[in-house]
Amino acid sequence: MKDVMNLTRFILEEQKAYPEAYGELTNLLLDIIFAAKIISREVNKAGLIDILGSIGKKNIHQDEVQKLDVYAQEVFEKILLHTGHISGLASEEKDDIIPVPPGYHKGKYILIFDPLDGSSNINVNVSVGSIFAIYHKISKGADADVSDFLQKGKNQVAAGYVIYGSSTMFVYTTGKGVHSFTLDPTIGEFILTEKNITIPKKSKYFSVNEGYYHLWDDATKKIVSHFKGQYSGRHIGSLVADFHRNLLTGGVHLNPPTSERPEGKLRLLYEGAPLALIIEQAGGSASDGKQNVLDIKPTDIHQRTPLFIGSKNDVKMIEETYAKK
Ligand code: AHM
Ligand code: MG
Repeated sequence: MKDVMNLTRFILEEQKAYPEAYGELTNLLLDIIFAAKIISREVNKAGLIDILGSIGKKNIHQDEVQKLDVYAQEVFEKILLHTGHISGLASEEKDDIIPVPPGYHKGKYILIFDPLDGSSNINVNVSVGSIFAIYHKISKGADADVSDFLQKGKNQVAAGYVIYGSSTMFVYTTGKGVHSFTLDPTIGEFILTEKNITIPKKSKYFSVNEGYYHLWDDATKKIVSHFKGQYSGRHIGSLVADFHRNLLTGGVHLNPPTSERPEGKLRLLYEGAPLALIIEQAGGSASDGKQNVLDIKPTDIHQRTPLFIGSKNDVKMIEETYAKK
């Protein structure tokens, strides 16, 4: 029988490289894995039970809140707030930081996440995902405050995503390579799929929502025309799925600024920064058009950013074109 490496064992073996570690990060990652399994179970049942559709309200970003957004948010909160590994949470779905309730231990990490990214696609059975970033708590006192969340992406201790697709996969980094695992639903375990993933040097795809063409500046139009001549186009409109495809097959994903949204659409802290850490660990890069996403100092938990992410050469060409503007 060939060796079976499940995610729990893999994380425990990674921890061995840090003999001084108490296992708090390991346990936090295990909490996230538990949340991912529960969300995956529910996403797979969508269509069979009354969990599809919007709740009839908009969130702080003016997006329609889906029932599954609320469910995924609750799962993260219920699990993460009670295990003692974090001192606070922040999420796309909540305006403010979510504190650890009184009576529960507060840990040395903070977690910021997007519980269900791409949820506008869920009603038509398109892949969605969860994205997370973990930082050390840097403020004084037991409870996290906003300064803990406003750290540069390069300070991330770990980052990852779960893709709920034709199978459910968990992809993460603790700054020592990017590893992917596939959920075997028959045993409820994530099994190692690929260790030390690297993005292919030569891109195959570019992905961008061309519906915004009329709102782009000339530099953006030039960049997209350049890619059109070279690569095949693939765009899902679900960030985790677009990112995952490009990571494995080689490519670049563009979410450029528009005249209506010069600040970009995607959120820096729970979309841009965690995926930027992953792509950098996989040999690629991520930029807002001017600088490395991991170097941006956030001023707001929900701040937006343009995002260009994927193969290094493509991101470099994008930055050079914007610099000449
Ligand atoms: P969400 O977090 O509310 O789902 O929004 C983020 C999603 C990304 O998954 C996707 O890349 C992007 O929005 C698509 O936006 P648009 O349809 O405007 O191109
Ligand atoms: Mg999102």
